[in-house]
Amino acid sequence: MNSTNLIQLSKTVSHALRHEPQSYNLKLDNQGWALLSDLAFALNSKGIAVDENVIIEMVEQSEKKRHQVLNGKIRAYYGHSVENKILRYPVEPPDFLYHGTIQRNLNGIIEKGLLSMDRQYVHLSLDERTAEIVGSRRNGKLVILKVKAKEAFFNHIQFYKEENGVWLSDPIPSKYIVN
Ligand code: HQG
Repeated sequence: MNSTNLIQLSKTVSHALRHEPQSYNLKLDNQGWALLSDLAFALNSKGIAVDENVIIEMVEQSEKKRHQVLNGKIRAYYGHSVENKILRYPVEPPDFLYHGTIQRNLNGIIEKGLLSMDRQYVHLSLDERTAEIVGSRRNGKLVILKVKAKEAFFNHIQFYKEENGVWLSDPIPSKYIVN
């Protein structure tokens, strides 16, 4: 499959595993896993002619690690908006994590803190460069926020580590954002 089609496939798979498994007749377990064979079947039913190997190729070729394949199952690492919260194990974060956003969101963030919005968790980045890439997905003036993650953690805010410098967290009050 060519790279444009692999990117489109990645987006469709993310849609299925993060947001709307029911429209693909998939049932996620509490860690977000679905059967790879069920996903391949669902995609084919929607006219996307792929077998399990093509899905695996997409996961392996992807620049950013978005999906994990293991023992005939597949899951999205992060980004979920499905109703049932994905079970995660909290870990102690580094002193600081970063969040890339745009100027337009700043007042809301200062007022209400960093919220998960449509997703299950707030998404943070291990370094500023990654946060820049996240923030640059949107149109507007890029803003990189520095979060006092360790301090928040010691004040009972949970953090979760994913692949590729992606960190997730519970909502973060604005007092933990460095001025
Ligand atoms: C903003 C992509 C107003 C927040 C990325 C962000 C990431 C507030 C937006 C992953 C707010 C939510 C997640 C508040 C937060 N008031 N705005 N109180 N609190 N916001 O997409 O972090 O390529 O849900 O700043 O690369 O942008 O899809 O989160 O702008 O890793 O794999 O509300 O998705 O990964 O947007 O991105 P999102 P995000 P993939």
